[in-house]
Amino acid sequence: MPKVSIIIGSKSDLPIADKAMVILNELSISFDINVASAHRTPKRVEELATTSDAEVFIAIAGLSAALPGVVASFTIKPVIGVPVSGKLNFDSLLSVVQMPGGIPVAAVGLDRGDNAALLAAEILALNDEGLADALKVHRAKQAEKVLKDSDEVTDDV
Ligand code: RP5
Repeated sequence: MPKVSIIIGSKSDLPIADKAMVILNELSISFDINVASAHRTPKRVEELATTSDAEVFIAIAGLSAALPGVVASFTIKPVIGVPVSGKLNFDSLLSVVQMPGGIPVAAVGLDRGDNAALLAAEILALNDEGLADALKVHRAKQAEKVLKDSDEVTDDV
């Protein structure tokens, strides 16, 4: 049974979903992934949102990115929206961020599939101590890398 359900609006969004899947695999979080478009296959979006056993949704879409909001309209589970960059960027960004009152979507930055996965992990970690520990290790590794990068930059000058 997947803990996280990833829905992408188009196969062209797969590179952004890949960033999320890398993190979910690293943290041993089960997930599934489907392509479903809010505009081109609205009934499929409804079916995925209402029948999934996952605890958190990650919805990834570009252009007029209705997908995260439409998924959120069908479920009371948390929905994390990832706006995908394109020619304009404000189109998808505002579509994901500017939800009307009552139907929240947790928005991460443009193309930040990685942050979407980490936020999903943080939600799941509220009831999973092992996952909370894994997230702490992940943070510690990041901090180590910053220090290592700093040493390298300092040495190069
Ligand atoms: C959105 O339109 C998708 O999420 C994708 O980011 C964008 C372009 O889709 P394609 O024309 O590549 O299928 O619905």
